[in-house]
Amino acid sequence: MDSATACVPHVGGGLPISLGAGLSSKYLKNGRVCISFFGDGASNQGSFHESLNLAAVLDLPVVFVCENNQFALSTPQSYSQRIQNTADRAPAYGIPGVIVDGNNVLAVYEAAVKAVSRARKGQGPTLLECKTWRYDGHFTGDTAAYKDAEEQADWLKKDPLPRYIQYLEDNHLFTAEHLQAIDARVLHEVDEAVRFAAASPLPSPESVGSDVYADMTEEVRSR
Ligand SMILES: Cc1ncc(C[n+]2csc(CCOP(=O)(O)OP(=O)(O)O)c2C)c(N)n1
Ligand SMILES: [Mg+2]
Repeated sequence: MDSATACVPHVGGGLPISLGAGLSSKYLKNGRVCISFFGDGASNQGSFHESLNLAAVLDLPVVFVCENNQFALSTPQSYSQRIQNTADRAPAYGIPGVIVDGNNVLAVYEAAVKAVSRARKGQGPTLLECKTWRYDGHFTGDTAAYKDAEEQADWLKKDPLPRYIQYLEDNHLFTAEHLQAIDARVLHEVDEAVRFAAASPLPSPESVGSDVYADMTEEVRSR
């Protein structure tokens, strides 16, 4: 099944757009489910509430995934919400609100599979809250002095990548050599991508509008 990714720079801006994708899947009956990612900060935007409500009313195949890293820029979630769990907002829209350890790869996978299969059966959206932590600052140069050093140290012990690697090794699903080979392959792929980008010519100024309003302008032109 093909997939598409949209990244929206307006905090909370992606949520209403995901409803369009969900509505199209429902209308076309193509079995596709839209996964809508956003942060704890975005869940305070009006667009979050409108989107969950309409998706619920229309039983849209959308999974709303709140990556709760506990900060919106420098604002802690505890400062911007009177509730501890963003998922607690789900019952207000009559949909399931599921909380999962966002640093546990398998727990996230299992919760996501349930939410996707529910959506695919026409039973509507789920709000999945993945509890996690932002390890770095929000931007280059952000020293993140507003973070508690002890909390940071505790969360570092729960880093999802080493945790999952440990799981794979403990269960003899992968050997250290397998993992090293994957690392080497990925590094090579990234190096190749950087080399390709650096060697490619710059785009022409005339192409600035390409793939931005292309469909719309074509349609308008043909009128
Ligand atoms: C509508 C809007 N308001 C403000 C900003 C500036 N801004 C960029 S990221 C950010 C914080 C977002 O926090 P959260 O939703 O928790 O996402 P995170 O970056 O933690 O994943 C803000 C306020 C923006 N991009 N869009
Ligand atoms: Mg956040």
